[in-house]
Parts: sequence; C-alpha cells; structure tokens
Amino acid sequence: MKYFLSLVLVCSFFYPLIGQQANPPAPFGPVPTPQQVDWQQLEYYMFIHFGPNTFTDLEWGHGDEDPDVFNPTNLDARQWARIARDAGMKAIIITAKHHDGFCLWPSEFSTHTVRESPWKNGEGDILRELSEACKEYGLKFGVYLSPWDMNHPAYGTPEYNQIFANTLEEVLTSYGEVFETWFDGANGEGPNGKRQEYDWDLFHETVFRHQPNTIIFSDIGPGTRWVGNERGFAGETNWSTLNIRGFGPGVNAPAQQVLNEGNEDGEAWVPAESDVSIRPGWFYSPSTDDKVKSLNHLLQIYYGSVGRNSNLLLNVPVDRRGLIHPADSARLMELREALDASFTNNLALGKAVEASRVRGEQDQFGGRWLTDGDYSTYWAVDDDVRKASLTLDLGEETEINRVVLQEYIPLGQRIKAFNVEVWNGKQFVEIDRQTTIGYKRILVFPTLTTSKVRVNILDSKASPTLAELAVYRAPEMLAQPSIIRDKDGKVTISSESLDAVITYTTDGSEPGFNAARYTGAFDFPGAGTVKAKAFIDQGEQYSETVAVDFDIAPIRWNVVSVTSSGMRMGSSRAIDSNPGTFWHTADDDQPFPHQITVDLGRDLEIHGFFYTPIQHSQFSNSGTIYQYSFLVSKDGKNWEKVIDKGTFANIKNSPVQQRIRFDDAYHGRYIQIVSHASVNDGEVATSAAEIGVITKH
Ligand code: FUL
Repeated sequence: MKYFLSLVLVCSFFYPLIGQQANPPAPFGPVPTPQQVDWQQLEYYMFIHFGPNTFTDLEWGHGDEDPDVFNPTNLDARQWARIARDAGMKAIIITAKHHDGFCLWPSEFSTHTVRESPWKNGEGDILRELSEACKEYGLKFGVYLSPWDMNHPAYGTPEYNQIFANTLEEVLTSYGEVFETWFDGANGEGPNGKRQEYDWDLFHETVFRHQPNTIIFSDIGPGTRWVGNERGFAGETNWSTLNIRGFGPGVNAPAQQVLNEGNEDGEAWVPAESDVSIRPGWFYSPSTDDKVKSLNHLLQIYYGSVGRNSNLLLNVPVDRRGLIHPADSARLMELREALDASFTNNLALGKAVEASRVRGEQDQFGGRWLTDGDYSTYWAVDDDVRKASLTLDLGEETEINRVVLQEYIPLGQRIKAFNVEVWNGKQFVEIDRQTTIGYKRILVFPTLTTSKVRVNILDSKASPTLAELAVYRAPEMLAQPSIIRDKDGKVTISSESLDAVITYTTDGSEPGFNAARYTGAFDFPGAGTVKAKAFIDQGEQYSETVAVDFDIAPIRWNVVSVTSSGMRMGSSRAIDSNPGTFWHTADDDQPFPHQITVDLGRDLEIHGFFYTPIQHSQFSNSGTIYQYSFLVSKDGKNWEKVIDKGTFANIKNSPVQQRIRFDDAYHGRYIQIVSHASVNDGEVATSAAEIGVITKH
C-alpha cells in the first residue's frame, strides 16, 4: 500500500510534465548538414591572394611567368594568422593555385611551383607554413584551387581532370584538416589555347574522400555558394536554399541575382558566402596601398553579408615581402574594435520575452530562450502557426540601434516576412520591415530610446522558430553625405555611414536635425540648391553641410549633331548627368573645328553654360577642349555667336567643371559648343563628360 501510494504520488508529480511534453518541430525543406551549421557560425574569415601576380602587378597571370619573379623577402605566415585572429576572424583560405597554375606548395604534378622559385632556394612550402600557423593561432585552414590552369601542358585534354584530382588529393592529404575547399568556376583557355571540360563529379568525390567534413565552395556549392558579386553584399532577401539541378559552376551557374538571393523554394541547402577584397584588386599592388577600403565601407560590407545571412570572406592580399601590409592590418583592427564595441553588450540578454504563441504552451519552446545567449535553444510554435509576435521588455528606457535575429537553421529556413516595432510610450511604431532572417539578420537603424521591442513574424513557410533576439547600442559612425542627380532630375543622397540620419533642404536653408529626413530618391528637376547633413547621437553630432547647386535637369534634351564620322563614344553621354561617362569623337576625325549641338526641348533664358572634361583617369585628358566658341539658336538654323574663341584657362592642369557666365542673357532652344583646339598640342579630337546651360541669374 505504501509502495502504491508513493507510486501514485510520483506519477502525479511527473504526469503534467510528461503529458504536456511537446515534440520539437520537424525539419522543414532542405536543412544544413552539421558541417554547414558549424561553418555558418564561423561568420567572418580571411581570404589571401598570393602568387606570382603579387610580383608582376597582374590580376590574372598567364602561366608563362618566370618562377624567378616569386621571391618574397620576409614571408611570415604566422604574421598573417596573428592578424586574422586579432581581427576576430575564424579561418584563412589561401590561393594555393590561381589561374596561372603556380602552386604555393612543391606539387609533384606541376613544374610551375614554389620549388622552381628562388624563395628559400626552392625548399619552401607556403601551405605547410600557413596550415601550421593556423593551428598555432586557433584558426581553420582552407584552400582555393583553380581548375583553370594556364600553365599545365595537359590542360584542355581529358588527362587533365585526373591530374587536377591528383593535385587535390595531394593538398587535401598533406596539411591536416581543410575546412573549406574553394573552387573557382572560371574556365578559360590553357597554354594550348584549349578549354577544359571539368569533371566536377571526380573533383568532388576526391575532395570528400579525403576531407569528408570540408565545405565545397562554388557557384552552386554543394557546401556554400558564391553570392553573385565581388562587392561583399548578399541580397536583402537571402535564402540559404538554391535550385541546383541543371546548373553548374561557371558558365552554367544560375543568374547572379539568384545567387545573391537564393531560391525561396530551392531544392538544396547552399548558403551564401560573400567574397570581397579589402583593396580594389584581389592581389597586392603597391598602387593600392592608399586604397584600402574605409572603416565605414567595411562596416557596410559586414552588415551587407554577415547581417544578411551570409558568411564574409574578406581578402587581405599579402605583399611582396610576404607580409600583410600595415595599411590593411590597421584597418582590420579598426573594424574589430568597431564590431566589438557594437556587439559585446547584448542589452536583451536575460530580459523577458512575451511570445504570442508557444509550441504546446511549453516552457521548453518559450520566449525566454530567445534572450539566453545560446544558439542551441529556441522558441517555436505549433505546426499550423505562421504568424506570431515576440515582445521584448527591456525593463527601462534604453538607447538601441541594432536588432539581431537568428533562426534555428538545423530545422530549415522558414521565415518569409517580419517587422520590428518599438514602444514610444503610447503605442508600438514600426521601425523596419524585411523578408528573410536565416542564420543571422542584423537590422541597423538610427539610435532611438525605448523600453520594449516587438518582433512580428508576418509570414513563414512553416511554423517559425527563432534561436536568438538581441539588441545593441553600437557606437555610431559619422560620414559626410553626398548628393547626386540623374538625367531625369531624381536626387539621391547617400552616406557611407549606416547610422546617420540624413536631413535635407531644397530652398537654400540650413538642414537642421528636424528638417526633412531623407528616406529615398526625390524629384528635383529644376534649378536650385540641395543641401544635406548627416546626424548621429540623436542629433548631438553632425557632419558639415553638403550643398550642390543644380541647374535644370537635361530631361528631354537631345544631341542633334556632332562632328564625328564614327561617334566613337555616344554623344548622349555628354548630357546624361553622369560625369563618369563621356562623349569622344572618332579616331578618324575631321580637322578642327568640332561641334556638339544640343536641343534643350524648349526655349530657355540662358545665362551661361558649363563644360565638364573627362573625369576618368584612364582616359586622362584626351580631347579636352581648350579653345571654344559658344552659340545659341531659336530654331537650330540661325545661330548667334555668344563667345568666339574663348579659352578654358587652366583646364589642362585642373580638369574640373568650367562654368562660363555671359554678360547678357540669351533666349534659345538650341546650343552649340565648338572646339577649335584640344589641350594636347597636335591632337585632333574632342570630348565632353557633361555639358549644360546655366539658367539661373
Ligand atoms: C574570381 C577570380 O577570377 C579572381 O581572380 C579572384 O580569385 C576571385 C576570388 O575569383 O573568379
């Protein structure tokens, strides 16, 4: 009896728990492998492009370079690994073999390797040095191997596929664990002028035989996919699922936009990896020492990749000494500091979250798991639920400017639409509305003060799950805005800083914090001044005011004639409001004078004109007008000469926009600029980046 009673007591004590225990949601759609889940959590790691191109100043070597050029004076792979670790990166991927075929290890399947170079008298092995340095600094090690090989004599023949597989085997069995194997899909001509038909099945089988846990990168994975650009930005909508059937790496890849955004109902789990270089090129060049991307630019890239459900592979090219240049390492440390200062203090940690729906009403799937700082626990809802709200109570008025959301991806990517609202003391107001979340989504918004944040899941492919909801108050970055207007009179204001609130005016007044907020491009086709200013710290800190004077936009303007037999560069580029493009006469041009005649579409009161010479450094000042005449006409037939043989005085040394004002106003619908001489002696050519009229007094 005693025994029976205690059994009843024990059972009734446990019964409620056992009885209401809800099962976790079943995985939905394609899900990541455990290796892909681990890989996704690396988030940020280093790419290193290094090889003969580093010494020859090329982006693509041709495979015929003398191995003697490869001779770093001070190579230290431990310096690379130390910098990567200090930068907060979790791994390094190196170009073991780029398109020139040069192997950074003494491969027995090539005669174009470090062994043939003078570096360490041909005894060196960069993969050995780097893989050991990675171990020492707690980093994972990965390799980029280009199947395209402009050096190998067998490239373009069936034998080459096996040779490449042997190469893979050699690399993947000699240097310990390789976390990622990076396949470039490029497929150009080899030394015999032939292309190779790649045997991807053989390559993949070889890779997995020796490195079963590696993540294979290519346009279509299978481990991770190219993000569709080399700028470092994933789509705002970014599914980790992709349709791969019928596609291949390289020429057979899905469209770049598809790679950028994934496919909502894609058949395979192939998450995006964003590869981008910290400098303009992938390989080191002394000419880019002063062109390392700014901190603001790198932060934009971080939020555009890691903040949009993609990993970030940031290239830091090693220099000719075999070291990371101080300009790059200094910038990486600034980035690390900015990210630490932004994301160390999660203001939501341990705070209460009220969930409108909870799976089986069970605590094990409740809102509190969103703020426990542990990715392996998650909030979930019943299978038939597609919408829900999560209200985070910060307990007191708190300054915030970042919200981070993470889906629990082992169960698949589910959420299709969500918004975030904050409590303003009276009601919730929306601050952002987006589509996908995935492994990680970071929302950036100007600093605000609130006590409650509400996340509404608005639509989901299956019952939503979320592992984490975090909020932060990141230090804000200030950057001066820039103002541009297109041919149709639409003004765009941008700022390198994602934190800044931008205000603007169009009436000449000073833009204060309470002036109109810039939220998107606006029409401003007439003459006038647009002023803009960037604010952070709720208006406490601000940039200089930027002002741009516009005259009427060239809407419906037409070039009616130009001197040029061939129109080498389209003449409409001289009136497209884009100083980055230009018109240039054909090479077989007629002798001076040259002219360009524009129909302004209607009669205007003309007080002057402007001429912007070519701004493109590559074309320097070819065809820049030195001596000019300017004519006006009402009907395009009878012309009035306003200026006869004037000169743009210092235009050769200072190729900036020239603004010429007339003593009197002229009325006309047609204008003609005549060139009598170029700035270059003996040159018979004319060009213009922009021309236009001044209609303001
Ligand atoms: C591209 C290559 O052609 C570039 O040289 C660079 O290696 C980049 C990461 O991938 O496809």
